[in-house]
Amino acid sequence: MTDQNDLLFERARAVIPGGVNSPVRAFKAVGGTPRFIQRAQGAYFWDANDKRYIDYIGSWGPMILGHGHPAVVEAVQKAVLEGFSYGAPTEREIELAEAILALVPSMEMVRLVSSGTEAAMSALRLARGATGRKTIVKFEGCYHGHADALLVKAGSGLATFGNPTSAGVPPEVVQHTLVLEYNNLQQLEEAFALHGKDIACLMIEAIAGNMNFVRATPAFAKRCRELCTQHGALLIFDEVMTGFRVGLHGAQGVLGITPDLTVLGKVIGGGMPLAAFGGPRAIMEQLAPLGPVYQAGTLSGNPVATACGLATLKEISKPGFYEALAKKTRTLVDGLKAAAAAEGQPFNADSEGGMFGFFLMNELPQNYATVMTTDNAQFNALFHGLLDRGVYIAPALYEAGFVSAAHSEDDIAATIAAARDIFRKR
Ligand code: KE4
Repeated sequence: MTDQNDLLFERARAVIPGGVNSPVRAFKAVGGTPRFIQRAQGAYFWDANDKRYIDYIGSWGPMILGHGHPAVVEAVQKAVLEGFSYGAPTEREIELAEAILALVPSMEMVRLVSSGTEAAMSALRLARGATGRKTIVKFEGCYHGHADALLVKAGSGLATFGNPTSAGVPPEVVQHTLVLEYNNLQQLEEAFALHGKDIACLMIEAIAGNMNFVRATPAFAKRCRELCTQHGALLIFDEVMTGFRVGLHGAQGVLGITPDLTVLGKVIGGGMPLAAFGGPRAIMEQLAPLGPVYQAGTLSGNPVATACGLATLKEISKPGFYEALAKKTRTLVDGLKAAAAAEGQPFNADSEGGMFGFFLMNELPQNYATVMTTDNAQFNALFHGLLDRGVYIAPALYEAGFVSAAHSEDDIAATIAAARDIFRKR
């Protein structure tokens, strides 16, 4: 039978670079043909061959309720009948801003934008504008979208300025970006000792979902907070992935750390293009049209996206939502660990709320370099083995996984059974 995914991939590659609109979707890291999804419902989506998969991508985080939640569909259907976009302020943007501020106490004001990249890039510019400083600190393995200043890899040696990870990013654009090793207290101390007075901000994924699933140790996260305070730098938590995903109050709630600025995305849009950044009034009022830091967007606060986001936040704010989600995710992780142990497969995993990660090694990596020692071939065999069995996990070993409220106990059990079958036959 002709594989419709193959046909679509060939057609796509003729008109879209790599056949995809975001690189990770191309299956380059794992090989094979990307599945072209034609519809989704609950915990599942169906590819062009009408094959069903249990979906652990959830659009890389947004679909925390599962696909097609009736209350969200109804809110979006109602909103589109009132208009798609006005380019003028709406009450619904105020409602969403108020809902976000009620759930993120570190924020006094918030600006809505259309993507996590835009939110992180804008937060960075705001931090530099508010402090009058140029230097920024980020960590290897953390991804904050594709703004030029953030596309950097660690320089050689300790606490040195980064080198571009992408063509088209001139070295001078990243000359003020310091890239440190995640969870490396010595490098952190050194960076602030050497550059503290020039550091505008430190941006971190406090639970890093872009190197699969790596937690900042409490000591490391606390020291980031202390050093930023001591040197007058802004601590920025990039919670595009963790916000409303690891818990109702994000990674900052889990860690009990108050950042100066928070970047949000994914869940707050419920699958529609919506992201945000926010913090104390004194900093946020540096933004245009009030202050000197420019930031703008045609579709910022889009009325359909805000309807989707509001309906999503309403559902996840219901009592017991995260307890049930976290329990389900932990059942998955514990089941996978038990299956691997039973088949002698080196394996470890961790989860927080509805986000999880696993590693084909017995340790839980503390940094990017360790994550990348994973045996690629082993991961790719697991990925394709699961895909063949109707289980769709992230097509890259450095990506996290996501469970939704729609995943059933049977879905979790079927996933564990599929993994065990693969471990047994490896
Ligand atoms: P977007 O511009 O893709 O909406 O957000 C960028 C971003 C910023 N910060 C964090 C912590 C993120 O995880 C992301 C985007 N995450 C990736 C998944 N690793 C999106 C998937 C993709 O690039 O297609």
